[in-house]
Amino acid sequence: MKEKAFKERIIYQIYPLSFCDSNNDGYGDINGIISKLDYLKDLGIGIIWLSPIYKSPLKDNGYDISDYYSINPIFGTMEDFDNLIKEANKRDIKIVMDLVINHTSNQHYWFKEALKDKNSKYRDYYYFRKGNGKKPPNNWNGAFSGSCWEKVEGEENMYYLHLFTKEQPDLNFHNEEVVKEIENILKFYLDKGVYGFRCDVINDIYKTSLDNGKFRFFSRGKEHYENQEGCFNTLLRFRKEVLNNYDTFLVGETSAITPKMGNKFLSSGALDLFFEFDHAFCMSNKFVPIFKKRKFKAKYLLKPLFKWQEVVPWIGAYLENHDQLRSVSRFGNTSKYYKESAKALAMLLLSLKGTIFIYQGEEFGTLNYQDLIYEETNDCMTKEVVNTVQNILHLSKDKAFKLVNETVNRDHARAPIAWDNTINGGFNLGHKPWIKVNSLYKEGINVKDNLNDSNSILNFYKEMIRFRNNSDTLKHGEFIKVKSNSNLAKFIRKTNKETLLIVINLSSKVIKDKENNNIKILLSNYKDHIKDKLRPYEGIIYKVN
Ligand code: TEU
Repeated sequence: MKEKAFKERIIYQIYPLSFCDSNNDGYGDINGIISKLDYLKDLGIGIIWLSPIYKSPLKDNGYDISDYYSINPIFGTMEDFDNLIKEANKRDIKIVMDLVINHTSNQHYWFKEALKDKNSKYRDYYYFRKGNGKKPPNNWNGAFSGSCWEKVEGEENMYYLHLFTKEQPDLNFHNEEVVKEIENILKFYLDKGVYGFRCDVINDIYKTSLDNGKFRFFSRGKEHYENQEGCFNTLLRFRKEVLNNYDTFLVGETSAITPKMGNKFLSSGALDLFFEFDHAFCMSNKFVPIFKKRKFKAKYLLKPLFKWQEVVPWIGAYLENHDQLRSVSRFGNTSKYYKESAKALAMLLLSLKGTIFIYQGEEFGTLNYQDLIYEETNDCMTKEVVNTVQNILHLSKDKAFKLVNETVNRDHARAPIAWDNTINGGFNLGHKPWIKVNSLYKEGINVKDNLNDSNSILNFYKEMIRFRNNSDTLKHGEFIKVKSNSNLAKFIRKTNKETLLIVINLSSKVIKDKENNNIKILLSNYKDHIKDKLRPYEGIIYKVN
């Protein structure tokens, strides 16, 4: 039986602002994406997920939508978008959109009407509430720190709810009309030929109550909106009213998900797959992510990653996205074993169970910025968190920024993609990009130099992707963890036809690992092999007879 496309194909995430700027205005655009479709085809990916391209004032780079039915002019027009779907289809590539429905932009027509007229029907599209004496309606604070409530100008003691920035007011999913609006948006894009949706902060959309939350530094109040019954029901409603009529799928961005809830999302049919974040936050303090930047050890990453591989039948597997630091900078080696470690991470990612997500730039080992300063930062979250840290710890702006920049600054993932070693890394023809270029493009960290080097990270990605695309075992086999040295990722992928053993050294030490005589090497990131030993960041896929 042929599985659904999202279970067969690798998904590549594009952050459109930074992908390719075809008209040299400093912002990536749809025509830029079209110009790189052959590159993506050649890479071996079968689905593109586009971070938001809708009309937006870009306070949170598009995760603040002001019109779901139009394309932000900096990216192009609706015609360009239709053309993208057409051109992608020609190459058998499917397009997935980002669905941001927890909140809209404060520039959305609905919110503007709600502000303008207390009696407008749009008032109840959001959460407007009276303050509690001189205080906001409750004690919730947002994902980016600070209160979740903003005072409404010109109204006595009135506030509105926003889990993210104050420019992102939360929608009210108790309101039937809001649910219908979203169903119409889904239909609109599915009818255009969009294949599926990545659903932003989807397990937060339904606020069961607005009672005070338990004490927490971030996301106080979340017990009232995370993974609520109403969220499942809303998604099942979308399924029944719209999604069941199409060949489509939903992947949920589900922060703070538990195995029990993850399984419930899958078994109820509310989501087809989801992202967990335990491994993404494996290096940070649970309560205050900017603290305790511990030195990386393989087990920090592998423990949560493998736990999730074991407890759910399917998952969205990733090491990077537009909200995370670059994976080689976090989990790999940025000096002597740079290439080896990037390839080791590639092997790890592409051998996992579930749908694999590759984030733009990951495929050629893009690293974090080395020299970003506060004044050059764009990320709204970083700015809010720096502000909070300054206030609480009485640090200077630069000191606070240093802490935040090394742990959570999302800009590291958002630098323009380096296509070659010409000006601005070939992102465009020389116009100053919306965000600083990562200067490492001059040192070979760009697509063209990678393509020209048979031993490059990019060429290893291609090999590994090809291997996975042709391997039913990697795509559909069981995942079984193998006990081993804590610096090794050692696991089996298995169907009733074939067993593969994957062993990857995620350290710069040489590690002894006794091999069985019954195994044959299928793929490796080193050219040769030393029996019973794994060199720094050496990874091997064996076939077990
Ligand atoms: O991210 C949600 C989310 O959980 C983030 O706040 C995350 O904790 C943070 O980025 C730290 O890495 C989604 C989008 O992916 C993000 O870009 C948006 O800013 C956010 O929702 C609001 O829409």
